[in-house]
Amino acid sequence: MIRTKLCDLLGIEYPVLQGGMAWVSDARLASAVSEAGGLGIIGTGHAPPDFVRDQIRKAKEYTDKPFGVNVMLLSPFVEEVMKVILEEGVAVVTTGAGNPGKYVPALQARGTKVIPVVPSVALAKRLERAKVDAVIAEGMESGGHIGELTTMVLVPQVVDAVKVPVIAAGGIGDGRGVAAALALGASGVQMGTRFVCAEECTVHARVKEAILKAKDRDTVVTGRPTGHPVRCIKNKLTRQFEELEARCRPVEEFEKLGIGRLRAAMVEGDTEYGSVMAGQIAGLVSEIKPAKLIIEELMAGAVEVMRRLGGMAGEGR
Ligand code: TUI
Repeated sequence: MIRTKLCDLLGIEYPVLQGGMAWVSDARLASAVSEAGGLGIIGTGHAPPDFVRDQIRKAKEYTDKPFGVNVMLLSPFVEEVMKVILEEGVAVVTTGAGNPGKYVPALQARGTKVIPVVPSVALAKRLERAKVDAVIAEGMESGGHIGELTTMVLVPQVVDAVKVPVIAAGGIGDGRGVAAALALGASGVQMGTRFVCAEECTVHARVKEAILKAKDRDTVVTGRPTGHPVRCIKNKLTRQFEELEARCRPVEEFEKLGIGRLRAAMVEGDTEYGSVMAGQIAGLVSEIKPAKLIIEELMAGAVEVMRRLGGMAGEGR
């Protein structure tokens, strides 16, 4: 059993968040993770406000436990989505791809904990001043939109820079990763890719297969010239993006090529020309399991590693 201050802050049993993933983590997956004692998070991406309201209401039907909603701050609907969240009331809001500072007071006044993803120490400090409840330090091992630093270097630097709890994300998929994150000073972990292969995840089966099949070097980062680099499993689409990059094509061509590609992969199962966002840890994911079993094995694995490491320290070598 591993409890941290994050468990008390969020009212959860295990310090494990399921990353909010657009077109992937719906009310089904989020509620399954929350029922299993972690914090499930509904991914909203560019979804319109009515979709978000519907998902929040479904999750409330499926579980009485706390769950979260991830708001992608580049969404054209961000203001309306925040309004829906304030109307419906959710336990936690995580944010990605920007600075959520201006939304913090209203969300907290409604009883919602605000936990932004930060790709740097500077943003972590700025958001601590804006009174966020915790931060997610996400390394570039992650899938989807990423920053520049790895989890290994980002987490300890953020831990040293802020007093709020730090959640480590990026490259974590089993108990060893959890123990490593705690060793770096994190109070918990967030995992996305591992939960895509949860039984309850409603993503297209071909996406789960692509992750199960992926090896260590099977993801690639594209879209750097747009200012929004994205990590995906290599396929025909990522090669088209690489060609645009090699030919120094303008940003508009990248944007045009990307339109609708995430939905095409995650919903329609187009793993050739769709955007199969996944982290580098995909190479470690080898089985589809219920969320509850993923979390139980994760925590048991972490406890075992921590015992082994504790024993090494005791030997006095
Ligand atoms: O947000 C993510 N991952 C995502 S979002 C997504 S959908 C998408 N749609 C269009 C363009 C790009 C992506 C797929 N995956 N992770 C959290 C994350 N946030 N990673 C990096 C950041 C980030 C980057 C810059 C957070 C804050 C930030 O701040 C800039 C500033 O305003 O200082």
